[in-house]
Amino acid sequence: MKIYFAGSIRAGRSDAGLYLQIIEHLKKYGIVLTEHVGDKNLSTQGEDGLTEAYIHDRDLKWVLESDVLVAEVTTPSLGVGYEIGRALEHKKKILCLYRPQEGKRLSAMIAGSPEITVKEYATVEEAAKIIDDFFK
Ligand code: 6IA
Repeated sequence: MKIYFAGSIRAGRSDAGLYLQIIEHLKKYGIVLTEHVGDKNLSTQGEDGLTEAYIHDRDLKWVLESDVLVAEVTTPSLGVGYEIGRALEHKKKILCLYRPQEGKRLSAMIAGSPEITVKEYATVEEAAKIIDDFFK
């Protein structure tokens, strides 16, 4: 099983530690192609020396190769939204994890899509349980 994990990079790295914990849990179910998304040393400036086109083409290839896309969507990210759209276009199974925030709401284009499973959570333990149920 190949899993594409999507999480904010340029849109903000405040949840990077959480991404890492989710990625560690996802590894129970297969290969996570995008472990770098949970790398706390990856800043919003990201991976040095890679061109934008290289990153786009590599990541899109991984999206197409993957069986499942799991996205943490609490920090709204253009890149994550794009990856979700491309994965959906290719009929991938998609799970979005969202932590409800005071005064904010998840985009209707994600929350309202019948092909996307959106689950709300508060703790890493809850996220792990949601992932377990999704992969069952
Ligand atoms: O718009 P964002 O940067 O927040 O988009 C984040 C999403 O796009 C993640 O799920 C990644 O899969 C993908 N992505 C965006 N930038 C990169 C990147 N490095 N390396 C890998 N995946 C990326 C470079 C980023 C840059 C800051 C130099």
